[in-house]
Amino acid sequence: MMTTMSDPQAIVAATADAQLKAIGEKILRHERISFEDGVTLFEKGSLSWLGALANWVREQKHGDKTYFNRNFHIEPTNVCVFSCSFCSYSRLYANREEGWELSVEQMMHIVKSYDGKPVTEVHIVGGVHPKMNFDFFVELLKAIKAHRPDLHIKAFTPVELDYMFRKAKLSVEEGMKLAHEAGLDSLPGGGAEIFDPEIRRQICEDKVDAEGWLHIHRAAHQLGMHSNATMLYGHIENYRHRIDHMDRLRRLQDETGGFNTFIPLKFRNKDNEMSHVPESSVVEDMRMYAVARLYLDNFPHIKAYWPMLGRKNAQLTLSFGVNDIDGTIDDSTKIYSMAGSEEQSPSMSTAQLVALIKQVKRQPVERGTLYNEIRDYSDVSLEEIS
Ligand code: V47
Ligand code: SF4
Repeated sequence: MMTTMSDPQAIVAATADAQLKAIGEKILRHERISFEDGVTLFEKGSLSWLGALANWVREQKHGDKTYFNRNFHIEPTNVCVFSCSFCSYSRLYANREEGWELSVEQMMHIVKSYDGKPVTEVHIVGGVHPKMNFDFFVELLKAIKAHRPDLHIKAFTPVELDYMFRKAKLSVEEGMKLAHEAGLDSLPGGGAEIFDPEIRRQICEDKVDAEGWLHIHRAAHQLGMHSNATMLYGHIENYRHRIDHMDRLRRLQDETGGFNTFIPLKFRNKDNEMSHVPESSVVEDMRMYAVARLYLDNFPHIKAYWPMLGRKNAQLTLSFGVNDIDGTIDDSTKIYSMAGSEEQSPSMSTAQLVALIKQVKRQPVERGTLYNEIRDYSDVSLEEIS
């Protein structure tokens, strides 16, 4: 049973604003909305109007299906040569006593600890350590594949890849090909932040820029790999910056079709150089998810990453355009708890995830990284879930 009003015209008509009505009509006709339309949605759309429309789009694409994934994270190091001002996680190379760095052997120990467990993906992202070079990561990829060939490896942001390719004197295309051959299956969405150069200069001046980020994802897509995209929102950017960011992604997606999912990441302000910047409200978060669903017409999925947003708010996004709720099952990621997320130990069992989705009358479906459906949990009782 779908939860939207059956008459989409009634959703659009629920605003008195002529501009919004015209945008809503376009969306109902499956017509693409413009850059200015996107800005207008942010500036004028009420939470209820945006939410109802985004929910209609979500249900057109996926019905009530809400995907989750069984995965685990490995963070090779929190030492980082960069100094993004929103980051609560990295420790500069000079302060080594506060950092960790894992060897290939230690990371394989983590991989092996999941032997016999029904995980389908490993997500590997960390800081940019000057000594962890391309060959080190090729060795890691090969070791994981040799041990467990069916485990999908989603790893490394363009920030890490750009650095390791440059140090190895490889072009992006050469580097991506070698990494893919060594076992890299897809790319996660991190490192995108906000593409606008002026905002980037203020929050993450020294790492790969928008063109570099998009170049690396394009190269992955050209090899037939898929990837995700993120946007760090709710800090010093404005609505035009957010639309500009999504517009660049929409254009690359038109070109390659390689993106699976878009993940808005709410800025968290604990223990970083931007702690004076207040965090966005829950209303603003839900508006962000809804506008993302409406603007990114060529992205199949919108994901709420619950370790960052908190599980209750992630549950709420399922009524605002989101159809994927990730699914880390283990306390293996530190980046969000260190930045102030209420999720201090981000582990959720499959039964808890399924219950969270069912509570809002959606249909829980376990997926693989590429959205192949593994199991529909609609008729599975919580007691039966392992
Ligand atoms: O790029 C860092 C973000 C990202 C903060 O593709 C912060 O499935 C908020 O991209 N407040 C890395 N965000 C994580 C990431 C990701 C996570 C889960 C799934 C996937 C996927 C991708 O974390 C960074 C940055 O934007 N981040 N610090 C902070 N204080
Ligand atoms: Fe390094 Fe990533 Fe933190 Fe930036 S966000 S300082 S690149 S770990």
